Amino acid sequence: MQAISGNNSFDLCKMDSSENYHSPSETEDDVYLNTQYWHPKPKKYTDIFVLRELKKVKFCIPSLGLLLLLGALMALCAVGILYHNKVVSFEILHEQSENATVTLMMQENKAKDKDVSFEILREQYENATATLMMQENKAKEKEGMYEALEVKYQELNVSYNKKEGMYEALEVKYQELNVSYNRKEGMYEALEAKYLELNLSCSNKEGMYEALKEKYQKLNLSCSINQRGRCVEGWKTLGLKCYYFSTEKLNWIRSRDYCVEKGGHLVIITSQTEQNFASSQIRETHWIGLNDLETEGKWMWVNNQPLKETDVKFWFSTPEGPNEPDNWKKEDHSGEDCAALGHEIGDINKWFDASCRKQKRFICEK
Ligand SMILES: [Ca+2]
Ligand SMILES: [Ca+2]
Repeated sequence: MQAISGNNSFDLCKMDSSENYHSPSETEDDVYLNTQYWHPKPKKYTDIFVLRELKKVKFCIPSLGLLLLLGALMALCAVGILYHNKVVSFEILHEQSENATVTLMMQENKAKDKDVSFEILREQYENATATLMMQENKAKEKEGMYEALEVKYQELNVSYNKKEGMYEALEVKYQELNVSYNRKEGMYEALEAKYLELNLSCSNKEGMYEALKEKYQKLNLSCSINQRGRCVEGWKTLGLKCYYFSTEKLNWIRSRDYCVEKGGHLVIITSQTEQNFASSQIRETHWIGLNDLETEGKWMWVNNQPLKETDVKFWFSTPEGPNEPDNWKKEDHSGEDCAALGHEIGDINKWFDASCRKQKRFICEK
């Protein structure tokens, strides 16, 4: 091997040796074959040869260094170019990365915007759903009300038809009544005419009655004179009647009962003569048989005859008032419902209404 490597270095420097140089087309075997036939040359010749080889080596070393330097430079250039390409690629990649990041951020922002839009849409959808449900509930309520109203309408319609029937029946009755009324109106007019005739006749009769009454009183007076002494003791006579003037004082009710017990009643004054007679016999107020106990203002005699019927009355009155009966309530809150001839401090010729609870003398008649 050493021989071969020695031969190699030898061969490399044999480029300018025309003597031992073998062409590049020669193989190792050829070289080996050549070396098999190699025989050391004489020493002199060898030194020269070494010197020559040394010269060649001196020449080869710088060449090799230069070649190595060139190779290194080329390698550096290649590395520089590669580095430059890498840097450029890196910048492009960096730029692309930045662009991608920007795009990604834009996409992200868009996605966020879309999320916000989605949330707004979802909220709007929920609101719309709630509104729709409310509307639906309201529609259901309205539907219920409508059905109830429809039922009421049907009922009213039935009621209206019934009422219409009743109205028609009433209208028929009204027509009948109208006819009856017209007939009755004719009868009423005929009766009114008859009433006027009777009223006229009655007025005539009344005149006759007054004349007869006057004649009767005259005859009564005459009779009373003739029958003097007819009444029992303690009673005074006027015409055919007897009168008792009490000395004791009672309230109106007890006075009335007292007279009944004596077989008479409280005096009923129906003429001026009777009034004059009664007032002429007394010096103070006396109960008479007149009262409005049952109905205020409706004066009745004790025989249940209304005062209006006799139409003979002698109530106290003055032009400036107050007039009797006045139903005065200052002494008795129930008012004044019994009549007396004369007043405690007033005219004994006139009638006054007084509280029935008062104690007074009284006049009986029988
Ligand atoms: Ca009264
Ligand atoms: Ca009075």
